[in-house]
Amino acid sequence: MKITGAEVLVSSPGRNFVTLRITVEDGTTGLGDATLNGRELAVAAYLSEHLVPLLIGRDAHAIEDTWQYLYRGAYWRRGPVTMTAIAAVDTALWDLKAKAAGLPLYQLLGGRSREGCLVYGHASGAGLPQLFDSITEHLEQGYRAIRIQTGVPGLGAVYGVAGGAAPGGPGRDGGIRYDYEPAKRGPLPAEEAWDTRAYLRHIPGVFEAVRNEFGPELPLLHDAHHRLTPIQAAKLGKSLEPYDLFWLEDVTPAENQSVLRRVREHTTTPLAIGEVFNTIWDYRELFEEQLIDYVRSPITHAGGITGLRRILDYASVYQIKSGVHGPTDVSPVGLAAAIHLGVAIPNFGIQEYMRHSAATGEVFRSEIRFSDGMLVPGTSPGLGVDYDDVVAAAHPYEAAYLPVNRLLDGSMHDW
Ligand code: GCO
Ligand code: MG
Repeated sequence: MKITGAEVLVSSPGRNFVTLRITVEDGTTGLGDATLNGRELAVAAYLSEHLVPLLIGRDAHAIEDTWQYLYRGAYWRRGPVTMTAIAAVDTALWDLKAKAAGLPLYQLLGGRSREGCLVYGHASGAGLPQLFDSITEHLEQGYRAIRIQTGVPGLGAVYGVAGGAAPGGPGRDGGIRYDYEPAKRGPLPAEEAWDTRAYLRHIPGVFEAVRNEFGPELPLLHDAHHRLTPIQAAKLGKSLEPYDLFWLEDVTPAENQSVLRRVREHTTTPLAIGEVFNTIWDYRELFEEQLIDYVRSPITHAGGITGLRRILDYASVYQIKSGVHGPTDVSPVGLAAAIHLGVAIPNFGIQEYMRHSAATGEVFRSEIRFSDGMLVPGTSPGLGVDYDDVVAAAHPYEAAYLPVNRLLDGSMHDW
């Protein structure tokens, strides 16, 4: 099964996506997601300038060897651009292998361990009334686990809160809400303001109110988006213990893995980390010291199915589960790959699911279905996603950036 072609497809149906399509000698194609939010064209160039020429003529079945060839062969290892490019190649090769076998991809990953992947959606609101409406709407749509983000008194736009009717605010297609998009089109990133003490004072009261209104059963999650120091993170985890979170995410910028020890010593709130990690090495200390409970890496940024499966196998040794990243910047191809892997692995935890816009769904026609709070893979061979070039051509790339964050004195902070 020789690779005869590989195309890098950049389109922007509602937001920017980079997709790799590999073709083999009988004309069959496989897809991989190569989207790196706000840095899309760097991955597109890495693929088209450096990886596509290496792929032509290779055996598409040799997935592990190709992974090692691209990873070790670069000499310059790791990093989001490299690992996203490798992920796209890897995912496209798995799609091709499953098509060649005539099986849905999960069958090649060990077969089904569960019917579907339990997902969590994003409820948010500037204040409690809007937050309660958003939670109610999610429950009506069938979500069985919900992430909660709110505005902070005294601050303007903050991470994770949908902005009403503003551009990038929640949209509706035929009555179905799709989620807000943090990356905004334009030549420069938006600027947001941040005050950690105000946030820490506010959040426990939000969870108390949500538990009082919606009861003790509903799994609730929260994302601190890398903004806290270890001691602030420990304080937040401790103050949220009465509200029994499913997880507290990205409390610190976890490049410094050992700081999680401090957090762990102080709180029993479960911790999730890793959406900005890209290799198994980024998790070593966290796993071996059992400093976290859930792995957040997406297939797209962690070296594909081969890379993420290896990370999750390693995690399973320590009773650590998957909590795979699934915002709108993971394309329907990356999401489908996560669902095929998620139904197969033994240590599935939960899957994030931010709905894509209708425009995205017209370019990427995916068989993945949302049902009973779960995402369920289809039965056709491969990933079950098709890319429509004609529709994509109507949505050319437009520069878009994630916001940046400043403390009230103007210093740059983590967004
Ligand atoms: C999440 C993430 C996202 C990121 C986004 C950046 O938990 O879903 O934090 O919202 O901010 O993926 O591109
Ligand atoms: Mg996150």
